[in-house]
Amino acid sequence: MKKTWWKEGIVYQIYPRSFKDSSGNGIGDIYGIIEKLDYIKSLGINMIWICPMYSSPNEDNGYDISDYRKISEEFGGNKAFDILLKEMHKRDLKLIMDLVSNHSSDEHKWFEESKKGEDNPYHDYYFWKKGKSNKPPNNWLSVFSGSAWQWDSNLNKYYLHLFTKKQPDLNWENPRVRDEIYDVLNFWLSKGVDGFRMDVISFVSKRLDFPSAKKGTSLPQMMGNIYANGPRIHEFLKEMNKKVLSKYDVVTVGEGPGVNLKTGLKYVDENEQELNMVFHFDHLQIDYGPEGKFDPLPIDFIKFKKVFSDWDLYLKNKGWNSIFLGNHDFSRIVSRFGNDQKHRNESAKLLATLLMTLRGTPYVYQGDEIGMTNVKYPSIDYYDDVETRNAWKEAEEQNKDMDIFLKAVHKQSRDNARTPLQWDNSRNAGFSSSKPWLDVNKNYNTINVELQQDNPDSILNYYREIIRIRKNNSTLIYGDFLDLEPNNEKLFIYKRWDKQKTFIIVLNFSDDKILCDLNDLSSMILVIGNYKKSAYGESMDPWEARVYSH
Ligand code: TEU
Repeated sequence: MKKTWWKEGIVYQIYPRSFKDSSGNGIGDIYGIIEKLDYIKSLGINMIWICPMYSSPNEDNGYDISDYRKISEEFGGNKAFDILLKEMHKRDLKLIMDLVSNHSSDEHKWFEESKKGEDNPYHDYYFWKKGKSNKPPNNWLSVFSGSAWQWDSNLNKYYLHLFTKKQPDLNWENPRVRDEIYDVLNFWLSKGVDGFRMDVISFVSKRLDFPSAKKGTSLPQMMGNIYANGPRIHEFLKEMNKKVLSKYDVVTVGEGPGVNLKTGLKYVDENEQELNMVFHFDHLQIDYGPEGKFDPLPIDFIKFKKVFSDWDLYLKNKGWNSIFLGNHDFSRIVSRFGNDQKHRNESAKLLATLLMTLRGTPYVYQGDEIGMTNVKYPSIDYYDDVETRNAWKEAEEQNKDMDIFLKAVHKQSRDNARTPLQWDNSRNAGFSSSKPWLDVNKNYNTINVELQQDNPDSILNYYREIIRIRKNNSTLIYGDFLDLEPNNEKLFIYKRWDKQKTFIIVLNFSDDKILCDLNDLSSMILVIGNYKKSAYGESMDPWEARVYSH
């Protein structure tokens, strides 16, 4: 495998609304990020992906862009952005922008023109279609509830929106649209940004016969079988690479809902010259029930482990993986894959160990480095997220049991990951001097950066240490991977090795103490562990993590 900086680095993901408010309006902003760059740097991070900061009516918190060249004034505008980039580069931190090109905001000039009439030069920037006898053109569902088609009574046509109706899908079939997007990329690249995370890039090539899904098809199935991996996707990505990306030394990661073990490689195969990495969701949709995200099932641990093994094998020697356990769209990793009560400390450290010892570039989502947890707001009124609110409305219309649904919201809502970062135990968790846009998690008195900063046993300092170990051992970056006990129902035991070194990683993903014979490892040294105890004990404590090497 070719060795490069973005394979060797570690990404920190910022959700800017919730990171740090410097202006005192309750909304995180760019000067807030600048204030905390040294903190991020202290983790050993070298790339920062920041979720969209462009002008936006914020129907979907920035994932609905109304001007691709303007940074939202709320966040500090373009001037603040230029300072941020300079301050980051001063510290050797690379900036990854979020490019949302599958759709724009309906308040973008392109859409406002597009809906004026069929003769308008922007009309074909979006997908307009006649319905079928007063019904939408097909049965496609919006990812955020309801039909994916919105009626426009002026044009007497529907337009396509795979997300909210304020996020009309851009028509990549139109070469002018693609050139607009490439211009946007060039605009930011010429400022010196170091890469892009590309929002739902797997959806940009549409199936132009707009086939209805078979009756009973669930949303995740529709996403995978109909929206994703359309007929021209690879042609488009190759064009984007050739015309723009190949001219810069930048990193790209495509968000790939619906990308799987059959379709993923082509996006990242180094011979194909498309993207550097994708985010697939095989492990994050693992608990989706028949009705999707808000119908959660218990996590099948054997399956969970298999996702990592399968993807490692699938991409091995051909393309590069991205390693992440959560982001701004999913609940907190310690609440979802760990134990956020009795074993929060140990399990958060165990998850950090997993992130930093797999092959692929690791992504740390803000707040996970201190073990922030899910939030349980008492009612739907406290929630902001459009996905959650729309799903709630739909559940009410379907007469679902709303007590059960609230429990599902507690478990799965995207707002779990969007509560303000907990900096200290002052008012509003030190995030803002006024009421935050989304309520802080009540546990900020016990879970915050300040408390962990100088505590050698903290989750935060464990992250610093495990990141240091990762960066100093190219075996952990490029070395081979093998799951040694794929059928073990509680332990994840795997090997990473190359010609120089071998690592064995043992992770107890359970609340139980497990007797196990690790005597074979007695010739190895314990590089790091999340319990203070002897290296070769015959049992693994709850959520214990150990990394051995020789
Ligand atoms: O997410 C795309 C996506 O598929 C998600 O909608 C995902 O299925 C869902 O959030 C899981 O609950 C991206 C962004 O990451 C997300 O924040 C945006 O809302 C979405 O695109 C639309 O731009």
